[in-house]
Amino acid sequence: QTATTEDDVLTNKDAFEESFVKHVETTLARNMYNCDNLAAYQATSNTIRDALLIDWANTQQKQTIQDGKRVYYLSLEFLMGRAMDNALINLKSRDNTKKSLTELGFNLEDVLEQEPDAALGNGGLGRLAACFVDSLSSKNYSGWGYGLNYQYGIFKQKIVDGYQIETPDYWLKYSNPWEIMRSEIQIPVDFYGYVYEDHDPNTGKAKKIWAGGERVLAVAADFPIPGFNTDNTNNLRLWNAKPTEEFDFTKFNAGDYQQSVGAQQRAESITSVLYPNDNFESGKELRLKQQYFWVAASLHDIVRRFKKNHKNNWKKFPDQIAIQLNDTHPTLAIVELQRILVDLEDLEWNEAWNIVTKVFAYTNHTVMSEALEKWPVDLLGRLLPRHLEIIYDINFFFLKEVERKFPDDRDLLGKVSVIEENAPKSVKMAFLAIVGSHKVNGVAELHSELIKTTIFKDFVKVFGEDKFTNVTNGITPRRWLRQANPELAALIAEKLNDPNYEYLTNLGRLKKLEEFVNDDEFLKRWDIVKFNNKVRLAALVKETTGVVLDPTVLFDVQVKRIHEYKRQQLNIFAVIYRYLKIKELLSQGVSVDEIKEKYYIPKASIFGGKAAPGYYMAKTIIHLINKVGDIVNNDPEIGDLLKVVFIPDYNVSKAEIITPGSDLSNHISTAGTEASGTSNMKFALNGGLIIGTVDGANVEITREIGEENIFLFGNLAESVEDLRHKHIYEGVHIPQTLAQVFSAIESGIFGNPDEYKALIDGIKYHGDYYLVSDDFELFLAAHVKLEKVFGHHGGDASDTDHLHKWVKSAVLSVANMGFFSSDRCIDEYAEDIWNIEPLNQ
Ligand code: DL6
Repeated sequence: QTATTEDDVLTNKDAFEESFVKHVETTLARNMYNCDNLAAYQATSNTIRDALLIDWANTQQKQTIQDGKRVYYLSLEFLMGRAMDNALINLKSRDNTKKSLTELGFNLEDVLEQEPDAALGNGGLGRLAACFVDSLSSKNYSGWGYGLNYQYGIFKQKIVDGYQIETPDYWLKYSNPWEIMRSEIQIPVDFYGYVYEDHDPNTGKAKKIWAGGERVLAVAADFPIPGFNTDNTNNLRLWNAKPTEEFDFTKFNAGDYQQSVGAQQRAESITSVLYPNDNFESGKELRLKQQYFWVAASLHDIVRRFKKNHKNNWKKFPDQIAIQLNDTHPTLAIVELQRILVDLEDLEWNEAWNIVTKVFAYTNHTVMSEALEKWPVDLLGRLLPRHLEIIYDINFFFLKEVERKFPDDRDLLGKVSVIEENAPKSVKMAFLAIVGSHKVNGVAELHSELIKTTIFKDFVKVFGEDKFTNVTNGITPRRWLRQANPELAALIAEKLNDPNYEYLTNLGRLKKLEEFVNDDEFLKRWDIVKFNNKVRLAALVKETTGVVLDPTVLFDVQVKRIHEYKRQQLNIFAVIYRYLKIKELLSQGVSVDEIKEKYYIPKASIFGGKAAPGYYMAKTIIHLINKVGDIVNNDPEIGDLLKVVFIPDYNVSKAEIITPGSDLSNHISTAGTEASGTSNMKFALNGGLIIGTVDGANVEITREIGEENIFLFGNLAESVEDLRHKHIYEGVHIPQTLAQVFSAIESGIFGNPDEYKALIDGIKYHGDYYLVSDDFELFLAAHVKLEKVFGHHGGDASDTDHLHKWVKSAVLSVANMGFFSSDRCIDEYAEDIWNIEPLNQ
């Protein structure tokens, strides 16, 4: 049998093998005798890509012919992780590929391991964008992502002597088989220069001309995004910055060799590196350059595509196009579209503005002031002089309207102005995004309420409640269940009688699992799957830290970016407290068995996450966790009662192993600070229970799965302000338990106490902004409660108590997690914000 169509490679072994060999010999210029796992990965991905490109081309054609409304998701981050396994699952080609590779002498798992993570994001915001493009394809929408093709993704983290060390992530070391370079799609983007006024020779009308100073080319690289159970394959277009002229010959000939390549280097630096900050704004010129480069290229591409079908029929533009701004990073797109319409297409200001505000919608992901973008007027005006003028005009017309509506409220103008008059005078990007959008959404109910009552409350007054809405985040079950947890996904498919895994695009069907919660045989099978996943996680821990974990103990996990508001410090302080108590009991002659029976069940505390390179406090927390691990893990008295590990370089691929292997995960931010969180959803969907504060999406998870299946603790968002106030005016009360922890740290058992001084002083003497002192004992109490439910399990599947309490809760959680599919989010955006319909297939 020979390959007839490209699609055959997905389902036919011979076709796959034929294509594989062809790619080894022609694409890679090797032969089958020196084909290692890396070459096998490249040949496999090229083979699968060929099939994907057929669907991709058909989809583009279908979208053009149907000519419906399209959505564009603008995100500076797409934290995609690996592409191949996901493509195999979505294309239903995993079995065929596995069998074919085995015949060729390879193991699919080893081959998959060769792929570097596409780590073009920091954390939640970027991973959300990756889930959204998966759902856009899977739900048959016409929706593209636009971002930047960073040469270096988020840095790689090493732990050396307990400290975080950053090394560059050059993920494109071997060419990226999933990327289709579109060298023919080149869009010039200008920076700097000056603005002058001219007159239209035909109409005599005054016209602003921006004479750009520096020109850079945006060159497209496309990544096909396959949907699950559908041929719909959307596009993720990431831009590369290239010089307009590679090389300055005059300078070269004059002997100035270094300068002769200067322009090239300056241009390419725009898409070199991802800024490694999560929930923090750095305000660097290069960052602003990245933002404008990306939105200018994307908008010109969008406008060009629109004009192909609709010429200058601008009235149709909002009927054909919706653009979602993922946070404020792409806010300049609003200004750029206004510039295109007014300066280049000669529309009247109001007509243009009316179009602009119908097209854009803005998602806010944080209420924390340090993450809200502001750009100094000086910098913006120098880099983008015409855009600054337009921003001033937008603000002027907006404030005029506010004044007309609220003539007696003079303070209001200052409160809602897009320009902050303080030194340095700056542009508030969130305000500009609100003014230029027709909808603003938060990412979980609590967060969406909070933005209306805090940072954006004056805009609610101006625009009314209806402009502000909520779309609670979600995750794609294709990656976060089927791919990360194949055994659980298969067990569920069996119980739902769904051999084609259709529940993965109808996640509400999980509800049927409730029928089996009293079936001990089922609960045992479920528990065995969890155990197997814990074994897999223990292997990762051993490989990356050298520490051996007993997979029968409670795996208590906190993996996410390291940030004071996420409170890894609260967790590690509680671990220290546990260690001190165990030592005390041992010194009183209490046996290890008795401790396990009566006081503390054996557990492993597993941490992971990156700290922004300049974030001292976060790095201190990492250091403390590692030092506690060194002491506890090497204490011969402790044995399996307690282990503490920090998995280095947490990323999407590691999350796919860690998430299914957790019994318990921590989502313990200070109430009101975590906008949503999405890892909470991933853990719950994988049969892990949650310990969490009443924050972000924990609130809705509780509502869906039932409060008896989650361990909530801590002060509520409405008390936070009062507590902070009290800390400042009455001092911070450190409970006895926490004081013991601080004394232990200060005694030097975890190394030089000076290293932790800022961390402890921040709580004791500087107002404890994140309320660690207020929530510490509540956290300990929640642990006592949950450990009773877990029981002294010891990996004994006949421990029916564990089955009937813990495992049953886990099943009930999974059964009720359907709401958190990113498919549901995309449907909500489509209906309430974008006004788009799925394509006819
Ligand atoms: O909405 C996605 C994600 C939320 O789940 C997290 O709670 C939130 O912290 C995160 N925000 C960011 C940075 N925001 N800014 N700027 O990643 O968004």
